[in-house]
Amino acid sequence: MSPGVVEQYQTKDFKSDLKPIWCPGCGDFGVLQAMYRALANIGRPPHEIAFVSGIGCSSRIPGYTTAYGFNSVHGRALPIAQGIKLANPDLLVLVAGGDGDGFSIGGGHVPHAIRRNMDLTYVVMDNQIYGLTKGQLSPTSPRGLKTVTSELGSFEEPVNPLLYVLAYGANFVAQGTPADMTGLAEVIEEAIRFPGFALVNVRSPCVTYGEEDQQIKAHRAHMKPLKSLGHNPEDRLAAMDLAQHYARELHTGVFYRSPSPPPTFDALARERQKERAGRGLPRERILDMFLQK
Ligand SMILES: Cc1ncc(C[n+]2csc(CCOP(=O)(O)OP(=O)(O)O)c2C)c(N)n1
Ligand code: SF4
Repeated sequence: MSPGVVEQYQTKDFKSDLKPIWCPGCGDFGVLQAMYRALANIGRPPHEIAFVSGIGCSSRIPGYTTAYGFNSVHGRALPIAQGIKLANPDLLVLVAGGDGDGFSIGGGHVPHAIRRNMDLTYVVMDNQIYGLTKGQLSPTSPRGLKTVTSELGSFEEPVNPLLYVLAYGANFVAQGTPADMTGLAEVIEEAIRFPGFALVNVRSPCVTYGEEDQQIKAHRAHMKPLKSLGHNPEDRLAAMDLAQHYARELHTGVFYRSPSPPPTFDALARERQKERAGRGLPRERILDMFLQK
């Protein structure tokens, strides 16, 4: 519980009646628990929250919460979430999905969501594999990984999601693992509280198709909390320096948090809307705000 926040909600208030159908032991169970904890601490009621996902095992997550949920189209969670936020800026909008969803088919949306800078929290469950479709290579799969689609091992370098979003200018970037539930819930809560686009990359193990060294036990043994390294999260270049080691190291915590977050797109849009209303202009459709006449 953050200081000054009245304890109004408990984790059970965010838990839907739907029983998760993930494989027993899947890391996404831990991400869901961390999400419940973070939301209980945030203290907003479920009807003020919209949870948008793409398609994948991880994208099932909105259905397991009592928030409004939109299990959308593979790779398209970000544009849909931005539309929801623009239409109703008062909603707390969360976005979730897998590494395939976010960095492969949906990869083109990430830089634009970052530069548009809406107040969204994007949680990627990065298991370095396509789980739902039975274990093919994903964009973050390590070089040499043998899967059903790469019998000789992957020939490609993995995408580095941390470096990629930092280089595109994301103002809040963190990483977590369900091997450290407290740390994971904390970074998700911090991302939600951050005013602007915030990304949490969660190394969420796929127990069915993932590698041995990407499982909870290995995470516990190897994770390196950034706090223990004395990292300054307000230093983007230092964050990028650490992020370079994504494929070899498991750094957890906040890589970068802008000390002076710029105004969000949704806040600017709201101001513009008020200005128009003040000039006595009609406000029938939200898209009117963007008509240049
Ligand atoms: C347009 C489109 N292309 C491909 C698919 C098939 N598909 C569904 S989920 C998925 C990848 C899932 O991997 P990821 O996003 O990493 O999520 P995970 O299942 O590992 O959580 C693919 C290729 C689809 N549903 N829609
Ligand atoms: S296939 Fe992997 S990612 Fe999907 S539910 Fe099973 S363990 Fe989780």
